[in-house]
Amino acid sequence: MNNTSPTSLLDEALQRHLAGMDPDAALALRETLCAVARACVRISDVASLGVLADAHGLAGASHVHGEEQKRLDLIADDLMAASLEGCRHVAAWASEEHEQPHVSHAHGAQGSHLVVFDPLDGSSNIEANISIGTIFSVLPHRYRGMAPGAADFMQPGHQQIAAGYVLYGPATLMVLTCRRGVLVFGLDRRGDAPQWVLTYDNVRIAEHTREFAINASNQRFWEKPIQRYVAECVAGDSGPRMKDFNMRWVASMVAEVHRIMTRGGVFLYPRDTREPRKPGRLRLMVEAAPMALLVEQAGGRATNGTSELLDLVPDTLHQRVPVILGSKDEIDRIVSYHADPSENVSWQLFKTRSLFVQPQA
Ligand code: AFP
Repeated sequence: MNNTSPTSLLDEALQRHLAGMDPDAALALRETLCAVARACVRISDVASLGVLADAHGLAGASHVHGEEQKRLDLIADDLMAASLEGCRHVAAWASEEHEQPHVSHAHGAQGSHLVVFDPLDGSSNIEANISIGTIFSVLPHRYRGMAPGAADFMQPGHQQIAAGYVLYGPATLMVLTCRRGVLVFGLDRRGDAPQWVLTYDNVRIAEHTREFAINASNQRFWEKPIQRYVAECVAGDSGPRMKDFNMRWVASMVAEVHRIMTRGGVFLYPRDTREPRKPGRLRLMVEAAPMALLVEQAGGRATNGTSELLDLVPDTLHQRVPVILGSKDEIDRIVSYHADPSENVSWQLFKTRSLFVQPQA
């Protein structure tokens, strides 16, 4: 790779980081991750230009989840696909934007990786110029010699070789794990060509926190353990937690997880009864599993309330699951509430506190 490639410093850092790994496997992983990183530089370019690059507004189509696609969703999806098609180690990829995986024309049988991604997470924030991101996951292509199909992607999160996200915020950052801790790269645009520069090499999530993130407008649909947890946080120093909490909600999972990486906290998109056929809002393969691997590699914990997210085996590419992740002590507490949803300790005790007041019967 030459110095004008935006991934030359990234590749050098990965070479050091992956020392001791099987050389062929390490080279393949570096090349796959650099292909993802190159696409994300282009996505960052377009995202930062926004309306100037004609990247705002609806695309006029819906994806497999029935949600309207934004122009930037599709631009980001195309950029990822073009970059992955050019990588000899990527056998196939699956995107949040498409019902079925795409098999690489040139490398479908021989590539050693399957890549799963959400090209543009937080689409509702695009026009508001609020942070958005790309989430990605690298899985092994287990049956080399055969072009993979959708069934080959149905691997639990603990099989991921690598996972990460790119956050397009005031700075563009890539947060990455190859199962050896969590690295952060900043996109440095001060030279002739942009470069991914390593800025942190061992991110750890604070074990204790006083901050939580949840879409409170769904409160009436939450199950009791979540009602209890949030009510206790809102009760603050006058409740059983005996300390005040702060609440945040960006509606871009990348931004929420990055805040947790930097100062701890809890992110919850729990099971709810809003749409009984959908037990959760977030997608297992493109959101929950990659974020779970990152959080666990940084010392945090990720669960659906009763099972570790990394243990869930997908039924379908676009399966949705409840997601609760972040600082370990808090997640342990929430899991214990799910295991023992006590009838005596009721969130209703705190119903006089404003945000979560329950309607009177
Ligand atoms: P989009 O990528 O479709 O905007 O979804 C983003 C997301 O999956 C996740 O990033 C947010 O945490 C969550 O949706 C926000 O959901 P609400 O719209 O319920 O706030």
